[in-house]
Amino acid sequence: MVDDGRGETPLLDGQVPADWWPWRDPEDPFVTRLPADKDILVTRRDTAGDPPRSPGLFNPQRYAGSVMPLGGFPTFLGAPMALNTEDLKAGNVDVALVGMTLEDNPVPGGRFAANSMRSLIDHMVFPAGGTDQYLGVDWSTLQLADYGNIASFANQNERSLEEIHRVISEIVAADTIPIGVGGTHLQSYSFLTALARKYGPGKVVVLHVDAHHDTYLMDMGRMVHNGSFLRVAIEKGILKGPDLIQVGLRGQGPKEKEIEWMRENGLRFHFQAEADTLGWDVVLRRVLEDIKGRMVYLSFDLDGVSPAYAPGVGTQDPDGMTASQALQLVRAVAIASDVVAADFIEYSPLLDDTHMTTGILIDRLIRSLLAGIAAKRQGIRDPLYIDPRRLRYDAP
Ligand SMILES: [Mn+2]
Repeated sequence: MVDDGRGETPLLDGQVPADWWPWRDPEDPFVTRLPADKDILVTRRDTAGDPPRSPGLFNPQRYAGSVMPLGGFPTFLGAPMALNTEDLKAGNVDVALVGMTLEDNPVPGGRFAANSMRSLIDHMVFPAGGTDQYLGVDWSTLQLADYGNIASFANQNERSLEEIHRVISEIVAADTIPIGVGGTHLQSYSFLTALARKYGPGKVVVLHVDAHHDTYLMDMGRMVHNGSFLRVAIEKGILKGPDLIQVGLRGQGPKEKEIEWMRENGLRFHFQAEADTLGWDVVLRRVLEDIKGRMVYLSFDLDGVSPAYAPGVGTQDPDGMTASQALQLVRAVAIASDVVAADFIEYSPLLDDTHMTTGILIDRLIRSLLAGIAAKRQGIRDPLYIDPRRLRYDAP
C-alpha cells in the first residue's frame, strides 16, 4: 500500500498504484482486463440499417460457373459467404472455412495465412471443385461456406481466445464443421472450449499433428500460449489425456519431466522416431485404431510435415512426414472417425518459397479432408480405400 494523497492504493508488482496500470486487475494482476467499450476489434457491426436479407448463403461472385481465375472476390475455395449461425442453417452448410488471425510466434506471419490462402495463385488458376484423385470421390457435393476471418487482438491472447470461442461456437451451433485456416496453435484452445460447450467436456478426441508436443509448462508469463494450450486443456478437464493423439513429435522437446507428465496423463503420442523406425504404416494404423468412430478435432500444425514439403512455417524442424503421408492421414481420419472440427495452422506465407509449396499443400490437405468427409457420407468405410481405377487402368 502507498499513500499517494488519494488514500491507500494497492500496489501492482510492488511497484505502482493499481490505477496507474488500469489494464491490470488489482485482485488478480495476472489477468489483463479492458472495459467492454474498448473491444473495438470484436464489437459486431450494427446491421439495423442494412437492407433486409433472408438468412442463407451470399454468393459474391460476378461471373458464372466455378471458373473465376483472378476475377471476382477471393473466398476460400470459391465458396459463398455466411456471416452467422442462421446463414449456416438456412444454407445447410456442411463445412465453414474460417480465417484465423491470431499470432503468437517468435517468427510472425500466421495472421496473413487466411487471406493468402483465399487468393492462392494455384487455386485461382485451377479453381476448386472436384474429384479426389485417390478416392475417386467428388467433394463438391458438400456445401461449403466462407465464414470470414476472426479478429484478434495483437499480443492479447486471452481476449483473442474469447472471440475465437464465440465465433467457433456460432459455427458449431449450426452443426457445421469449422475448418480454421491460418493463425497460430494457441487458437486451438478456443476450438476445444467451443467443442466442449457443444458436445460436453472430454467427448472429442484431438488428433494433433505437430513437430512439438505443445504440453510445455506454463511459461513466458502467460496463462496459455502456443506451447502450453494442450496441457492447460487437460488440466482444466476440457480434454482427457488419452484423447490427445499426437503425431510427428521431434525437435528439442519434450524434456524428461514433460514426457513423464505426458505418460502419467495417458497421452497417445507418436514420435517421428516411431514412424522412422517402425514405419509410417504402423503409426497410421495405431492412430486409426484410436480414433475409430470417435468425434475428432484435427489440429494440423504444418511443422509436423517435413520442411522439405512445408518450408513456410515459423518453427520448422528437419524430418517429419511427407506430403503423401500427410494427405493420406487426413483422408483416412475423415473416413475412420467423425470429424467435428479442424484447423491448419502455423503457416506463414511470408516464409513460404516462391512456389507457395506450403500454401498449395494446405489447399490440398483441406480438399483431402473434404474428400474423406464426402467419401464417408457416400458409404466408404475403409480408411485406406483407394479407387481401384487409380491403382490399375484396366481395373474391373
Ligand atoms: Mn503446435
